[in-house]
Amino acid sequence: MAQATQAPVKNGEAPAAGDDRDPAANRLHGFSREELHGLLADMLLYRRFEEKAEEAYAIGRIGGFCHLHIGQEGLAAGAIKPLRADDLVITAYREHTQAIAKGIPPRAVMAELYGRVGGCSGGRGGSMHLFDTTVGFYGGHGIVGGQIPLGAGLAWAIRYRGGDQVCVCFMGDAAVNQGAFLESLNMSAVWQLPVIYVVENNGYGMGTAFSRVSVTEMEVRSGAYGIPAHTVNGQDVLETYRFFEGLAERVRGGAGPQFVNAITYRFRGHSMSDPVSGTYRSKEEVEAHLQGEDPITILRDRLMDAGLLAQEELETIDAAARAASEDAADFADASPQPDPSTLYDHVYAEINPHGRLFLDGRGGSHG
Ligand SMILES: Cc1ncc(C[n+]2csc(CCOP(=O)(O)OP(=O)(O)O)c2C)c(N)n1
Ligand SMILES: [Mg+2]
Repeated sequence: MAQATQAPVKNGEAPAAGDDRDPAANRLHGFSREELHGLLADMLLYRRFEEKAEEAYAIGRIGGFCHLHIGQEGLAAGAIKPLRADDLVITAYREHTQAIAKGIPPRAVMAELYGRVGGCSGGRGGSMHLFDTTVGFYGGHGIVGGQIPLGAGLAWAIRYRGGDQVCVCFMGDAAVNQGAFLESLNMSAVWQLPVIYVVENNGYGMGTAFSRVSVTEMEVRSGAYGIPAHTVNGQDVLETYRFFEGLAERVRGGAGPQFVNAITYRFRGHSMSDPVSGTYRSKEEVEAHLQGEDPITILRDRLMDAGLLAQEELETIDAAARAASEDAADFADASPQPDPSTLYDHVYAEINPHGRLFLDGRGGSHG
């Protein structure tokens, strides 16, 4: 796929990707019809998967915390799909769709939400701790900002081993007020690490608007460390994809750490325990975003306007997304609960028959 030629643009100032249509060549914004359908299929899978998780939670199949990504799918597809298979992704707890985008099968993600053996973390992590290093997905972290120093560490490891991968480290807007963010950005800049810090800026940390906890705009947060800042409209998957495609290549080529303010919006409550709008945002605000800022609707309409998507094709793509989500839930349902006798597996390196740690693998006194 061609590299991005456009410089990143401020949210709201981007030319509509539809301006770049080329019906004769069956292309839009440089994407082929097949690629466009692929992005639509990805986002529809993420949406249907999350709706299925929502349903499963409501009937008690999923317990614990559960944060849906509904409304933010443009970022899962747009920021992760342009990456190489061996690039690394680390993120916070709103990560089901990001895990799927990086290559964890929907079955393994759903089974993890159900806490079953077939889950990607063996049923021990749940919604907030999806993990599979074989596809370069390093979690799934529940401590706000906890993944940021780990992301810097992953990028450091890439450099240390002489690789040319990049690490994409996602976080929510609330995470930029954590001390770990500041320390990590500083060290990343000093060492010029191959890391892209991406703020999924949905405007709120739980029920607190970003404007209430910051007197400065998001874009200036990396300036003190000399890290270039970019703003991208995360609801426009084509713009987002092209932007990340170009940025990842620049970082791979030695451009050093980058900071991306990705504008998005969450269409559900903070977690499954919260009402959709709550008292911190009005129903009208949510409705306006649902109507005008749905990344799936935006792409669908753009493709239909450009003559690159027929109604029957849309229905076929959506039916496949629903079927994959159903299949994931069926798989999760059929997968067994972890055996209680394995409770301490993977917690420490080794445990002796008395439940004591072998810190060095041999036992003995460690004071
Ligand atoms: C260190 C820490 N403090 C507080 C919490 C409780 N908490 C969970 S999510 C959250 C808000 C995070 O918002 P944001 O980073 O914007 O992510 P979003 O939920 O919008 O995706 C808070 C305060 C936590 N998990 N970790
Ligand atoms: Mg937020």
